Amino acid sequence: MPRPVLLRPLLGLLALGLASVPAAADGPAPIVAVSPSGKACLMGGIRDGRVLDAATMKPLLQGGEAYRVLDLYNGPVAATGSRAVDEDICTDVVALSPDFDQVAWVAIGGTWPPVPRPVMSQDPDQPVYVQAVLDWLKAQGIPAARTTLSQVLRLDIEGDGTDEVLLTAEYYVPGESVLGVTAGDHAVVLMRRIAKGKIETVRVTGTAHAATDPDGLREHYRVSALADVDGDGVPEAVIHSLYHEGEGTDAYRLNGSAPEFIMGCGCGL
Ligand SMILES: [Ca+2]
Ligand SMILES: [Ca+2]
Repeated sequence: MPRPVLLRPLLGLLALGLASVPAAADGPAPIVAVSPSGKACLMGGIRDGRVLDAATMKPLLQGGEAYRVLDLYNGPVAATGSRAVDEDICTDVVALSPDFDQVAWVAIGGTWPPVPRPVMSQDPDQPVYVQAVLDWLKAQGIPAARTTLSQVLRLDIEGDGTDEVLLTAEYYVPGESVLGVTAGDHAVVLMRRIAKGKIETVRVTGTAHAATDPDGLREHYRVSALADVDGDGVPEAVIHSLYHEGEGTDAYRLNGSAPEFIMGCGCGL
């Protein structure tokens, strides 16, 4: 899989230097998502280890907040952010300097290490993982005959010595419309892990369609970062989603009994 490498953020890195990222002004650490459209939106904030939603965080932004910007392969790159404003169909838009476009990034305020664990990107064509997705779909009563994996990401989420694996999988019966799904169509991010001595597969996010629906939305997902969003030393999954006339980014904790949404933002109709 090609690795996204951007010149502009790297130039920004050179310009700003990474030796020491200044702490955000006293107050909660904001978290911002940068989407492929180039828009960045406020996901929320972290205060004393607790999550603040975007509505709570928004009035606390002064402008000039320091961020560490990264994706799965690049960064952290130092950046500075503006206050959040509403623009047209996009709410809570933050301007970052330097700006980031073309791929999905996450911008993390605060001063904690943003990537506490190494992440390995593996061959997405491995039959064991394709079968794992098909088995998971079957267990949901979804009659999928095929799937295509775009990401196989291995890391030890909570640091217990056993790796977990995130799988991004999708299949839609080919069609010309962005609307309309056929039974078996799906776009999901799943996690494989060992729990109580057994391998299990759980859904992080996404939709799998048990029935044909002419109005069903075709969504697309991509894990854009595995980074410590809330500062507890454990990485979360930051997942970008794209659908008809909209997109979003959500962060999920992965170390609980089930993946848990903690914050997100989006732009669309
Ligand atoms: Ca683990
Ligand atoms: Ca964390």
